[in-house]
Amino acid sequence: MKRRTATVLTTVLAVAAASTAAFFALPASAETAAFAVQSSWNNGYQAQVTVNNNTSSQISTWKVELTFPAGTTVGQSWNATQAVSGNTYTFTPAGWNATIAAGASTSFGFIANGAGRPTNCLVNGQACTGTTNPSPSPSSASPSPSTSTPPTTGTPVQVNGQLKVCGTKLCNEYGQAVQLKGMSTHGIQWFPNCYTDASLDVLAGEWSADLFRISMYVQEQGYETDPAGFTNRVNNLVEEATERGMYALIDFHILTPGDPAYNLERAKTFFAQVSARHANKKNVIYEIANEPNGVSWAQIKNYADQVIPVIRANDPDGVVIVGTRGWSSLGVSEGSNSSEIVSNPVSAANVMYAFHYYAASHKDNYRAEVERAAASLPLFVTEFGTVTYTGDGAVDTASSNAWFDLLDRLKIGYANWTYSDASEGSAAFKPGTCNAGSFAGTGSLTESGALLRNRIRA
Ligand code: IDC
Repeated sequence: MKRRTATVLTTVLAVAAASTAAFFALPASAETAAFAVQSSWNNGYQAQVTVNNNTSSQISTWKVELTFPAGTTVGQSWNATQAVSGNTYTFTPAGWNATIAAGASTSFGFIANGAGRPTNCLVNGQACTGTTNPSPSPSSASPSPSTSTPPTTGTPVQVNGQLKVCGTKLCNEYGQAVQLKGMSTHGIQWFPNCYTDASLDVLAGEWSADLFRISMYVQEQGYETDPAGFTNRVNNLVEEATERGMYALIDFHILTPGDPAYNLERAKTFFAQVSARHANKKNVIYEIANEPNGVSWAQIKNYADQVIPVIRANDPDGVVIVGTRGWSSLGVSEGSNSSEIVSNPVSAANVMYAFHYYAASHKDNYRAEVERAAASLPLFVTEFGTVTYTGDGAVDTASSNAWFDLLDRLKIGYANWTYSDASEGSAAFKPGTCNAGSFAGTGSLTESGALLRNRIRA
């Protein structure tokens, strides 16, 4: 098949510069590479390149060469090894992603300093142009146009499929923004009898929850005491969520100490195992650090930049949520704000940032920061309470409703602390419910549980 001429390439690149994404389409009989800008800022952008093997046999390695206009350089890259000569950057496999099966693809990402888009692209020495239609863009700059429509009935996972970050929103497989609503476990080391077939049937069936967050504490008699046992428990709970068509949010619940680096090796081991186990599922979301505290954003980012590639090596399309400074307050609880993240985002695509609040403690100034941050960052409220940050006290209905209204308006998903019968105001069930197995209906609910059940079912 005849390749397109340089003139066509120039045209494609001109379009690329004007829009947020571009394709280098290739003949069906070759390797192809697609370049897409995922987010951009004043004088730089983050891009992803997808290498497709459109041949009918496996390829054992790949090489992508991108030439940039003067003034634009490549900073960090991930999922690839980078070399530079003049204005041309050569990307080769990171090690684990060299082989691409027939019809399969892999991708890598980088940060460009400067606004210039590539002016030339080669994949395995051949021009990245071609005559076939490109596959859908990996761009997250906007929801990708849907070629099919979602089913109108079914479980949350049947309706929405594989999720993907699209700009500042979370989108379903069809490119539509979705807001997932659900509940978080308490520490699974303490409340095993709250997560049974019966309780999860109620959560999925009666409550119509989209999401089940599995909080695996690392300290406090958690993962560190029995890594294999806790990994197994998390895996089983993911399977239970999957059977019921809910999204499963795997929470690596670090809290004290607040520096995620303390648990870096544990995180790598744990996430390597769970991402390998669940790689082929569409419903798994990874939350890599519950609540960093007492550490800078740079330290959190450094942790994320080491853990995310471990997940991506097994599950390249899984959404990852990164905790933020000051107990996942976007920095606010430690006197900072989201600007530190906007100017120095983690080095990976398909990532969201966690925000946590407790309605009786965190009010207007926190809501204002969430509203501001949501304009530039994909946010997910992976944990919140209707009470104070101690997890106890009375429900603050007014503040809770102000939060729900904001999150609904911004389409930010959430998981409530907790789907348990702990003796504290944040628990959804009265003490004794889990032992009795009386999850159905409203008779066992606390005030917080009743509020959440209504919100989630709506
Ligand atoms: C709380 C539990 C409480 C437990 C304590 C210590 O509700 O029973 O004794 O942890 O482990 C968070 C944390 C979450 C806290 C929760 C309420 O992510 O682990 O749970 N909270 O204090 N951040 C803000 C509040």
